Parts: sequence; C-alpha cells; structure tokens
Amino acid sequence: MARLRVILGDQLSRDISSLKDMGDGDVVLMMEVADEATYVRHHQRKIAFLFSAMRHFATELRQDGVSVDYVPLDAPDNSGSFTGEVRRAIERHAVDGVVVTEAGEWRVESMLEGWSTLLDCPVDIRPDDRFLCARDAFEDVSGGQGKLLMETFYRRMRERTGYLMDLSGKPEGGRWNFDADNREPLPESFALPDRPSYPPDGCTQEVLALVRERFGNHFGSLDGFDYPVTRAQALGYLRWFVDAALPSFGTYQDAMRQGQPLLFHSHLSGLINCGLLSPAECCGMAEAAYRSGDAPLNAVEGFIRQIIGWREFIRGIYWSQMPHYGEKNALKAERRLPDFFWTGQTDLNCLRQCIEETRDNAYAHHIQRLMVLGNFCLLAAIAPADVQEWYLVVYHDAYEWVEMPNVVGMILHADGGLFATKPYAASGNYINRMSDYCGNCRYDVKQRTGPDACPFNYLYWDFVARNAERLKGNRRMSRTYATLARMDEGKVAEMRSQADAFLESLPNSGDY
Ligand code: FAD
Ligand code: DLZ
Ligand code: SF4
Repeated sequence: MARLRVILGDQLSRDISSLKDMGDGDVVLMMEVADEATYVRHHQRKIAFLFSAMRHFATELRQDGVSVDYVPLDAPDNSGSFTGEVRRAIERHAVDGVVVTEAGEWRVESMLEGWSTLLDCPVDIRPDDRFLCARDAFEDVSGGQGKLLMETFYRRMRERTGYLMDLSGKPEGGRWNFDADNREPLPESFALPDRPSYPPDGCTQEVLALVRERFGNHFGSLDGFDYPVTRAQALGYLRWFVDAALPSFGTYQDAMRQGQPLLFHSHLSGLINCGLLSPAECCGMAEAAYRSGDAPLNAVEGFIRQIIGWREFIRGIYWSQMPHYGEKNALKAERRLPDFFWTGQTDLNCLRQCIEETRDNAYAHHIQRLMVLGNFCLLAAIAPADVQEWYLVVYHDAYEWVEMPNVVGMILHADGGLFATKPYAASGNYINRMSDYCGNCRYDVKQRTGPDACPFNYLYWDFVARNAERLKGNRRMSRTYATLARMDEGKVAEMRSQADAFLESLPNSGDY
C-alpha cells in the first residue's frame, strides 16, 4: 500500500512523525503554494528562507534515496493551495492514503482534517513529537484549570526533561530561575562575536530571484541574505552560538544597542520553527556547555527556559485557546496600526531602529519586540487584529501558534491576563536603561510633557489612567496606581491631552 507523505514548510525534520515507517512506493510531497505566501503578505526574507530550506531539504531526502515530488511555485498547473496540490498528487501517484504530521496552525490543521472527506482518501494525521510537551499534555503540565503561569509549567518541564537537574532531582545551582541576573545593559566597549554567514548557493539564488519577481512588493528587503538553509548549516550555526555567544547570552539578554540587532541572541527561532533544528538538540548542546564549564548557569538556564519554558508554554496556550483567541480585546483597543510600522518613518528613534532592523533582517530580538514595538502598541491601544497581522508578516520565525499568544497575551493584554500577571507597559525610562537609543533621539526621555517630551512617557501615564478601572485592583500594579494618585491632577491631564494629540496625528491608512 503506497502512501503520500506530506511535508509542510515548517516540518523540515528528517525524524518527523510523518516520515516514520516509510514503505516501498511511498512518495514525499512538498509544495510551494501561493496561498501560504499571501494569506498575509509575508516578509520577502521569510518566504525566501523557507523556500530555500524546503528545496534543500527535498534534495537531501532524495540523496537518502527517498522519492520526493516537489512542486515549485512556478510549476505549470500549480493550484496555489495545499489542498489542491494534495489532490493533484493523489491522482499522479495513485496512492492509497495520505500521512501528515499535525499542523502548527489552526488554519492549516482545519484543512488537514477536511482532506479525508474532500479527497475521499484515508488521512493519517500524526502528533508533532518535535515539541517536548504534547498538545494534550499541556493542561496537566501547566497545572490544570487555575491561573496559567509559565514558571509553574517550566519547573514541571525541567522535571520531565531532566535538563539542568542534579542527581538528587533538584534544580542545578539550587534555583529554578536566574532571570534576576539577566537584565544588564551592555557596557559600551563590550565586544560582540563575529557571526558565521552563509552566502546564497545556486539554489538559494534561484529562490531569491523567484521571490523578487513574485513577491517583490511585500514588506522587507532581501539584500545580504545569508541565513543558514540546510541541516548542516543550521547545526553549524547552533554550535557557533553555544561556543561564542551563549556564555554572555544570559547577562545581556534584555540589552539593546543601536545598529546591533543580534547581540548575544541565538537567532535560532526560524531554524527551530521550520524543523531544521530540534528544541531538544538546542537544549542538549547548551546543557553540555554548562556541564563542561564552557558556559555559566545563568546563561544556560536562561536559554533553556526560553525553549522548554516559553516556547512550549506559548504553544500550549495557543492550542488550548483556539479558535477564538485572536478575537480577544479585553482593553478595547481600536486604533489602526500607524503607517510608520511599515515605512519606519518616525522620529521616535527606538521605534525607527527596531522597525528598520525588522525590515532589513526579518528579525528583532525579544526585548525589541516586547518592550519597544509591543509596548508602543499596548500604550497606543492599537487594535489586536492589526498588531497580530504585523507580527505575522514581518518576522522570519513567525507562525500563528507562536505569534498570536505573544501578541494577544504577552504584549497587548488582550486576553485579560490569561497568563501575564500584569501588562508589559513601560515609560521611556525602561528603554533608556536598556539601550543607547535615547541618546540619539530628538525627544528627551526625562521630560513628561512639552514638545520635546518622550512620547513613551505621556503615553504610559495615559495608558495607566485610561485603564484604571480594569487594572488598579491588580496587586502588581499597586505601586503604579499609588504614584498616579500622588501626581498633580493638572499634570496628568496635560499628559493625557498630549497623548491624545500625538496619537491623533499618526497617519494610519491601513495599507502595506
Ligand atoms: P533567543 O533570544 O536566542 O531565545 C532562544 C529561543 O527561545 C528562541 O529562538 C525561541 O525559540 C525561544 N523563545 C524565546 N522567547 C520566546 C517566546 N516568548 N515565545 C516563543 N519562543 C520563545 N518567536 C517566534 O519564534 N515566532 C514568532 O512569531 C514570535 N513572535 C513574537 C511576537 C512578540 C510580540 C513577542 C514579544 C515575541 C515573539 N516571539 C516569537 C518570541 C521571541 O521574541 C523570539 O522567539 C526571539 O526573539 C527569536 O530570536 P532568537 O532566536 O535570537 O531568540
Ligand atoms: C510560511 C510558508 C510559506 C510562505 N510558504 C509555504 C509553502 O509554499 N509551502 C509550505 O509547505 N509551507 C509554507 N509556509 C509554511 C506554512 O505556512 C506552515 O507550514 C503552516 O503555517 C503550518 O501550519
Ligand atoms: Fe524612544 Fe523616548 Fe528614548 Fe526617543 S527618548 S528613543 S522615543 S524612549
């Protein structure tokens, strides 16, 4: 019985469940389809990265003797959709069934679930065991029905996986979490390591030309594209990160530096999310560096927490809350996304830097996404649907399962605090402490009102005052509300009216 093994663009792992027990006559189907590139208009670099990684993965499968049917975007008769291509492949290969690993996103999972009826063919949908917490184990690991806390989930994940546990079953170093050691700004003279670069080979150059031709009007730039796109390159990049950047990753995890988008961050998210690297091997290599004395505990614990903690937790939130999670809007945010998110044309230097880096690299690190861009969207009450679309479009690692909870829950508090104990709202003071952006800005981060005042300052107090009814009962906000209560009423009114005027002045055409 021959079966069609379907591999989606974020399933580029040799040991994925859909490739297990391959039999004679089985064919792997991979397809570049216009629907996936355009259901939101993804950043050009994201499309190029994924198509190149897919093409290289197909080549490697063929080198291993696997029969692969690869449908390029410009193939004649390409129907442009997953369902259309699976239908055509079933006809081409006369297979008796389809095998596929569950999809990362609800949207695509619904398609897979419809195939057996629509295509009149048995479809075996298998669990995605590359994740360390299965979808149906999330409720149990996260502690059931009560408040969902990442820290509770993370500790259980440490126990389940054994990462950084000592022989007596206690956390290494006597603490679960070394986050308090990981909030240093970067000293001015601190040297950054040189990153490896992977110049495009012939295959990637063809993909770059295709993307320029078909999606050249999408956001972002392809200039200087040098991502790893093969399994070997991805492994080499992980090795480089663990040896050269991981030792300082923890301490400077929250720092931002103008013109330096990556600092000590791993840049591994895209490689993990598309399957070229497994979360387990990333954590394993990092833990080995700690055990051999090559990386300190605060760095290794911080990195492993991002992966077995945040990444897995976020995925659990997504699947436990879909299909209506994206519609949440607890703070009733209705403003359209300002155009400068697409053009970078703003005189707020922190935003300009983060948007320009996003445009050039399809990357910004976590604190830029959370505390600069996300913080602005929260303070300015940008509609969650607009913010979700922007984050899904602009980052090379963006898939709805990871983007949506980070936007809806983490930055916008639109789910009313399902897992965040308080909104991540901050004034310009935080950005000034963690970056050198303010020194190069036309605004004065110390001023709260007046033409030179940092907009993050008056927007912050406007946000606090506007949401008082909902947030002042939150114990973690009590100091903020006590400060607001002590402020001169006239000063608060001045900040609020300046916030209104500033927000009203932002063009938002809705186009990109
Ligand atoms: P590092 O700082 O080196 O961290 C190591 C790894 O930890 C990452 O590669 C990633 O796999 C994981 N990780 C860290 N934080 C998170 C998190 N909050 N959620 C999930 N995984 C995490 N990450 C995505 O992979 N795709 C997204 O679409 C995405 N959208 C985001 C949107 C917002 C609003 C925010 C605040 C965060 C988002 N993140 C997303 C999480 C995080 O910002 C990125 O994973 C990280 O910046 C990727 O860079 P890195 O690989 O250098 O990460
Ligand atoms: C993101 C993306 C893009 C742009 N193009 C394709 C594609 O042509 N073929 C494909 O198999 N996957 C693509 N992807 C990734 C899918 O969107 C991703 O696999 C699903 O979102 C998972 O649910
Ligand atoms: Fe951003 Fe305000 Fe600093 Fe300017 S002064 S960079 S707007 S935080």
